[in-house]
Amino acid sequence: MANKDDMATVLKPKTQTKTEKPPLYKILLLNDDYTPMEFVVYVLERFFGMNNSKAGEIMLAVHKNGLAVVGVFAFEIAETKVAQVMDCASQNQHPLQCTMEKE
Ligand code: TYC
Repeated sequence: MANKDDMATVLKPKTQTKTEKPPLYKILLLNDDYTPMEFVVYVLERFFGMNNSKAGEIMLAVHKNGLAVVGVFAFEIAETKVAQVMDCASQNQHPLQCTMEKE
């Protein structure tokens, strides 16, 4: 009969602290031929907290390059902002497009 010294010692693996950062999402604003520049500037001020000068600069970058990243956020914040921009654009009958993409 085995006494306690014969028994295998089972070591518990050390628990590792897992600190995974939540993924981030880029919000992209896309150019089109019809949305007025002033409306895009307004959207960037209203939903992305940009001042008029920064908003004008980003709007021109989109106009010139076809698209630009307008911010980087956690999933739910990005999702909300994209929906707000798309709703605001369609309410004003502008074809402005905004999407998000995992970083
Ligand atoms: N290209 C548009 C125009 O000339 C302006 C514009 C800029 C539209 C940025 C969309 O995301 C955009 N009126």
